Amino acid sequence: MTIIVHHLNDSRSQRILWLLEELGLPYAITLYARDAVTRFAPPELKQVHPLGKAPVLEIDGAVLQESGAIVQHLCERFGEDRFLPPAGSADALRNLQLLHYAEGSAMTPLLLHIYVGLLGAAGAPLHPRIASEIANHFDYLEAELRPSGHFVGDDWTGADVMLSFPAELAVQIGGAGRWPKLEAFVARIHARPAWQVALEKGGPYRLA
Ligand SMILES: N[C@@H](CCC(=O)N[C@@H](CS)C(=O)NCC(=O)O)C(=O)O
Repeated sequence: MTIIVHHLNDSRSQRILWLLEELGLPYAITLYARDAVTRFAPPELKQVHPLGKAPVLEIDGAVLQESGAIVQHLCERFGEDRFLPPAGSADALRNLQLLHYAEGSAMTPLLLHIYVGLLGAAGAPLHPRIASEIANHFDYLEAELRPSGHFVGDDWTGADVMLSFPAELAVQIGGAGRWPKLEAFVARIHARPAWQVALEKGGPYRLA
C-alpha cells in the first residue's frame, strides 16, 4: 500500500497527518508552501487535483480530495476498532453527522470572519451576523463535547479528527475562556505524541 499526502503548510491537512500517525500507517508527504502574500497554495497542487486545495490523499494510485472523505475512508479502511464506532450503533450515526458537520457547517462562519475581516471598515456591517453564527455553532459544539472530552462516546473518532481544525480556529478567534471545553479538547490533541510527530513532519502550523 502506498499513501501520499499532498500537504500545505498552515492548513487543514495537518489533521490528516495526525490521523495517519494515530493509525500507525506508513505514508509520504509532498509539501507545498503557501504564497507569503496571497496565502494561496502554489499552482503545482493543481497538477494533483484540479481544485489546487489541500489536503489531497493519493492511496494506491487513487486520488482523494476533501478532508471529510479522506478521514472517513482512512477510518473505515484502517481504523479497525479505533476511530469508528460500531456499525449500526447510535454513536456511528453521531460520528457520521459530526464528521461532515466540521467542513459542511462549522467552518463557514470562521471563514467569513477571516475573509470579511480583510475588508476592514467596509466589512463592518456583516460582523454582527458572522459573530452570532460563530456563537451559534461553537456554543453548540461546546455543549456536544461528552464528559469524556470526545465528541462521540469515550474515545477518539473521525469526528474528533475533523472537528480539531474548526475547534483550533474557534479557540484562536474566540480567545481564552470563551469555550473552555473546546479549549481543553484542543490542548489534549496537541499533547498527543502522534500529533507532535505530525506537527514536526508537516512544517509551520499557526494553530499549534
Ligand atoms: N473543504 C475542503 C477545503 C479545502 C481547502 O480550502 N483547503 C485550503 C487549506 S486550509 C487550501 O488549500 N487553501 C489554499 C488555496 O485556496 O489556494 C477540505 O476540507 O478538504
